[in-house]
Amino acid sequence: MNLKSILCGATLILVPFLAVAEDAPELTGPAILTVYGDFDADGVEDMRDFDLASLDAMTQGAFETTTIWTEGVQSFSGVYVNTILEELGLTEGELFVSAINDYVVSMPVSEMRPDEALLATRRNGEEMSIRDKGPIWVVYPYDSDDDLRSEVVYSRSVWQVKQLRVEPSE
Ligand SMILES: Nc1nc2c(c(=O)[nH]1)N[C@H]1C(S)=C(S)[C@@H](COP(=O)(O)O)O[C@H]1N2
Ligand SMILES: [Mo]
Repeated sequence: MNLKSILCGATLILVPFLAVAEDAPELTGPAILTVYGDFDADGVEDMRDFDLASLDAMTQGAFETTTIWTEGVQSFSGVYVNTILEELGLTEGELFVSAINDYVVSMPVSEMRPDEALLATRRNGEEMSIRDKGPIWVVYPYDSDDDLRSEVVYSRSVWQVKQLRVEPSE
């Protein structure tokens, strides 16, 4: 038995119910987002950490809109929630978005429209500090549709996001 097989065995014993995706690229900065879900539909929950560089390396989304929390038209950019879910193979279930302050809100994955919920990593081209609702703020293009200016969508506009988790629907 070599060292590697001992370590792998130890890892399997210690984390039998959580598989860390092996194809995840190594992070170069601090993890700012952790995503949990059954990426490969094998009944075991997987997890992946993202740092800012790994989010920046994904397909970027951007739009301009006003928000009820800011003054004037803002430009937001980042990664659409759907892009992350698709990348990880999370196509159904209930999505829980949680924040640094432990605010959490859930929504069915089936309600997630393309080009709507954006995990914004920049506001007006700048990274956002925690005090400024960062480092990740879920924003919607509120100006583009009356339906997006609703209490439900506001409640899903989580700032200081740290975690996404997809669980099977009840
Ligand atoms: N991180 C975080 N995001 C959050 C909340 C929260 O408490 N913490 N409240 C949500 C809810 S329920 C709504 S309606 C809006 C509230 O925004 P307001 O506090 O500016 O009214 O933000 C949403 N995003
Ligand atoms: Mo709310």
